[in-house]
Amino acid sequence: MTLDLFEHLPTPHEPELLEPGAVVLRGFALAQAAELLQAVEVTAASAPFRHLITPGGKRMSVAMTNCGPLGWISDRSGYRYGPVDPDTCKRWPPMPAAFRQLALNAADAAGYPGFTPDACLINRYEPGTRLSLHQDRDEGNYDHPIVSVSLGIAAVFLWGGAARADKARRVGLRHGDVVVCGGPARLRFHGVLPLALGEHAMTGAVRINLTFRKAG
Ligand code: MD3
Ligand code: FE
Repeated sequence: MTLDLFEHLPTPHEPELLEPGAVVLRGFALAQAAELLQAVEVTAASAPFRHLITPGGKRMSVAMTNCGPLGWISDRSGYRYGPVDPDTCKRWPPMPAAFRQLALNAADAAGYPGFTPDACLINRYEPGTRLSLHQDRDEGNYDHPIVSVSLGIAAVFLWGGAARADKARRVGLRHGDVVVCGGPARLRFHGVLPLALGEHAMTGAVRINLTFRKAG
């Protein structure tokens, strides 16, 4: 028998359970980070980041774009997924193979095999950018998980409950971390605190978050 001095420490990719159905995979995307960020640049060259307007008329502080067959949009008439970028009147750029593969692998590691997203929402945060507590409920059904990949400067993620007023936990999300939310956790309220000043070697003063969804 070998003496394992580290048996009490989680292995690098051991899922950290937020609650049943929701896990954090620390550093899961680290090895692909450069390739993912390069693909974000390529995507944003054809579908530029923009600040969407909420149905209530407010400009979102997060800048967004999408890739894949469907993209998430918001305007005065509501929130929805659609195949066309309203800013360019073209289809959203294709989902890069590296995105698809990472989403599949992360969902698999979290216990959701065979995840084939048809939408990837790309969020860009700068210092001061926040995302208020919300549920993701514009997708066609809630049987599929959402896979989220954090890149660049760290953020404080808010993990709430089934109701908006439920007390939210704070969870630090760093470069390379992946969150997978599905099953009983799929409709949890969640958000992101205003991004602190920071600097990351690969992104500068920016945080990029990719969320993979099955929207159609
Ligand atoms: C929990 N994005 O794009 S990712 C979003 O960091 C969004 O940009 C945040 O919330 C961000 O909608 C958080 C983690 C996440 C994503 C989707 C979830 C957590 C989730 C869906 C259900 C429950
Ligand atoms: Fe969300």
